[in-house]
Amino acid sequence: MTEVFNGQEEKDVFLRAYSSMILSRMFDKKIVTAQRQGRVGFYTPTIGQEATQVGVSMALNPDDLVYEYYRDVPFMIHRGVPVEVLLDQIMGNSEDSAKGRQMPSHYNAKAQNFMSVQSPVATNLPLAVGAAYAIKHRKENKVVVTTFGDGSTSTPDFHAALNLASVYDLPVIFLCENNQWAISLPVEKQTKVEIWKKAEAYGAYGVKVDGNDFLETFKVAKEAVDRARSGKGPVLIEAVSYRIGPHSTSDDPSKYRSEGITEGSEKDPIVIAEKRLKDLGYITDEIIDKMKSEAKRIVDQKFDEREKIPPPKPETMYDDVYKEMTWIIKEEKGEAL
Ligand SMILES: Cc1ncc(C[n+]2csc(CCOP(=O)(O)OP(=O)(O)O)c2C)c(N)n1
Ligand SMILES: [Mg+2]
Repeated sequence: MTEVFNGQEEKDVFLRAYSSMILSRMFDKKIVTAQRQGRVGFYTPTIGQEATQVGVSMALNPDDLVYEYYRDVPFMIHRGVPVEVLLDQIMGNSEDSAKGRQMPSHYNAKAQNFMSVQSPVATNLPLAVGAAYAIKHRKENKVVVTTFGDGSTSTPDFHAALNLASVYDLPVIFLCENNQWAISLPVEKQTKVEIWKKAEAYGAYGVKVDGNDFLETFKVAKEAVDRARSGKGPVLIEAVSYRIGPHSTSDDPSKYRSEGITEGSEKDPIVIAEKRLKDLGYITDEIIDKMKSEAKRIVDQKFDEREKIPPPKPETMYDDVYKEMTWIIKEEKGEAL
């Protein structure tokens, strides 16, 4: 990595990446438990995809744009989205920027350039291409990253977006987070061809990476981002990981699969990161334990704090439909209250 960083800088960057992965993992555990306790309605766990997302995030500039999907908590945490923002969205409380109107796990974070998550899969891809078109037109030095799962590559939007981005040589990184499952459908039943190879059909550059390893992912993402930023067109990255948890808190994967990668096993992205950092001499078991308990403390404390925030007032549902409230809405609001 010396070609990218040196000395202390590299150590700091790598430890920050690890710290984001740990915080995301603790966050995940907390929300899944809270959902089981009836304190949260729904959640899409990210366990197993931390290295993919943090590795790509490390390669970006703060003003690059991200059109993310519903499973990108580690990405958001690493780019500096406060845990409070994620909790407010999941809880749908009155501090939530979408005023509790979105389904949980449908985040946005304007300050860190994360757009709003949409439920229909891959609909974020054409939007990312549109944004990249504007960036190119304005001659800005930004790239756009859009994320999606393996299953999402079977949608028309995936193909239309990749084609258009390539035709115009747009600065887009298509990050396919191949966690090997689309709810209950395994990737080998989803497609006969490896996902990264689909780039070639559109004249884009495709690359596959071990998405369980944050350093490998970072290396590949850095090259991809440099390439896109220099005007050479879009890159499709297939980052292969494993969805360790259920699709969502409404799903029971034991009904359709036997265990693949399990938490704490040698392919768990956090275990791999710890090994990598220990080999580099950047971390010890003692530091790991301290970082984990600190991350847990932060998540527990913030959760309790945000849980006390009241839900949005019902009358706020009439706001934001139009810039100026129309007479019909005013009348309806008056009758309802
Ligand atoms: C266009 C569309 N079709 C179907 C669905 C229902 N659905 C929600 S998530 C999902 C699976 C997506 O799998 P994948 O793209 O691999 O992402 P993952 O959830 O594994 O991260 C499906 C089919 C949807 N939301 N949108
Ligand atoms: Mg998937």
